[in-house]
Amino acid sequence: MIIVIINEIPEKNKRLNKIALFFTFYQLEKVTKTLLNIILYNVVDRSLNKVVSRKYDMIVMRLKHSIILFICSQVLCLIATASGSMVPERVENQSLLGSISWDKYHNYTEIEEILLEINSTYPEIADVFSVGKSWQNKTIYCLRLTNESDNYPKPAILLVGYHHTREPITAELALYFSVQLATNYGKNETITRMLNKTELYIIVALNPDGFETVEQNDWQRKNSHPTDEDQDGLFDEDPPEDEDGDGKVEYLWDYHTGFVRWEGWDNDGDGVNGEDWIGGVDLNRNYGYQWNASTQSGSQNPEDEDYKGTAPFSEPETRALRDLVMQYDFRYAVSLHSGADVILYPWGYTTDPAPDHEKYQSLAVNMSALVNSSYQQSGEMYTTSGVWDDWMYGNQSVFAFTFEIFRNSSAWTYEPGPDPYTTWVGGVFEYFNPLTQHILANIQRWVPALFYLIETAIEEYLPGDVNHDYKVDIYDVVSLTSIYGSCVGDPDWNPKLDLRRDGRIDIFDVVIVTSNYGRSIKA
Ligand SMILES: [Ca+2]
Ligand SMILES: [Ca+2]
Ligand SMILES: [Ca+2]
Ligand SMILES: [Ca+2]
Ligand SMILES: [Zn+2]
Repeated sequence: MIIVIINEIPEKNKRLNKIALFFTFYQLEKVTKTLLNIILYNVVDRSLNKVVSRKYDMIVMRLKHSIILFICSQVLCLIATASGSMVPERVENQSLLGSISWDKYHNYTEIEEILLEINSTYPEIADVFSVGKSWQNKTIYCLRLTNESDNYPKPAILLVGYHHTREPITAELALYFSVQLATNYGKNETITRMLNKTELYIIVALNPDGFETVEQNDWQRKNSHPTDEDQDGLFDEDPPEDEDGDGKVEYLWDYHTGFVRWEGWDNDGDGVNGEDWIGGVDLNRNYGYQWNASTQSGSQNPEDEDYKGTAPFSEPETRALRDLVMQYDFRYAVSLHSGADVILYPWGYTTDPAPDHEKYQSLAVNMSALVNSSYQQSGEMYTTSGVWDDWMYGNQSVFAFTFEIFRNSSAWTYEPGPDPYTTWVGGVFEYFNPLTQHILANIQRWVPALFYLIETAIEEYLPGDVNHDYKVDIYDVVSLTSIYGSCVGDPDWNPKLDLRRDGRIDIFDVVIVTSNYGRSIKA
């Protein structure tokens, strides 16, 4: 008898973990009188799903709360002996995923839990893996959804939520979309087709530190990179505080002289209030395409909200995204933001049109019609350096859109200040995020646009068209054969050409190109 344990216990509880394991197996062996083979998997291990679902057919137990498991282990043993197998976990998980409330903002622990539930409940279509760590050492997860039993090449599509700390609604949309796709595979015809025909990669939250940071200060936009904004040698020593205890941080505005101060105290006694917050770098000015362009937004000053960092990809969060994107041959990608209601596309760094401007525009027209938003070339709104979409498109040849999914212009609040002509200004969270009772309607609104892009990717996809020109011809063959025999780790290795995903450019990849040779698609 082989038992696989999925380990979800944090590192710090390792000792507890071992004790629980020992007693569990001691008792199991006693009851079943069989010598047990024990395999312990970490839950973020990418190979977990495949191992569990294909290599063996076995009992899966979850080691999540060691104490409870310890107490329950005797009961579990009895069930195991009586029925010959344990209660399958899938039954309880389905109800858990079905009972998520979409009238609240989830914290990162909850998001993590939901992703891992998807991972363990739907091993045939879901794969959750780590793509990196944040400044506060939190795991950045990517969820891949696809019918894993069909490994013929499919178009890869990326959805990324939550770059900016004060925009948690974007994580809600990415999370909701993930849950809907996973739980409706095999039930809903459209979703089933999509997961059969594409590989969807979803990063629900690229900036996992933000969820706690925004609790303290809902103005925070940048990541949580400790930064000495006022350059006095101390880090994050003077954040703003909720002085009057109304649950939000406001700033004092004078109608004659302008900005006066942030709410809160002058913690470091330098005469300025709230001048050194936690973090950070504007993650959406930190990408390595036109990072240094002279634009309206993208600052070299650490005090600014749109501080671009010391170098392209100086941040672990942007590096995590970069490294993922360089592994897969993405065709389309969407990044979620809030603070406007518009679909944006490259270029951001200039008002000049992108080479694929017409195609971008026609896709944006159709998507915006579906969700009733406006659309625009990003740089036409204001020019920006080092933005995600420009790097995705300019450096990685991926059609990349930014969905600005929500803005409430009437959210600002004004309360009387200490003097006439002064007022406390608040309401920033409500400007960027809907009230909790309106979350669901606001995220459901954007699903048709995401579906549209996925359908487009399916229609346009030509297996073997490795250079993305919508025809399979001699150039594709040459791309592949020029690195024939190359393996992971070789200097000429290019994972995007490894159509079979087996870590080697070999005859199987070439066959995919040659068997589609001469085909073309009007896109
Ligand atoms: Ca400082
Ligand atoms: Ca306040
Ligand atoms: Ca100060
Ligand atoms: Ca081609
Ligand atoms: Zn944003």
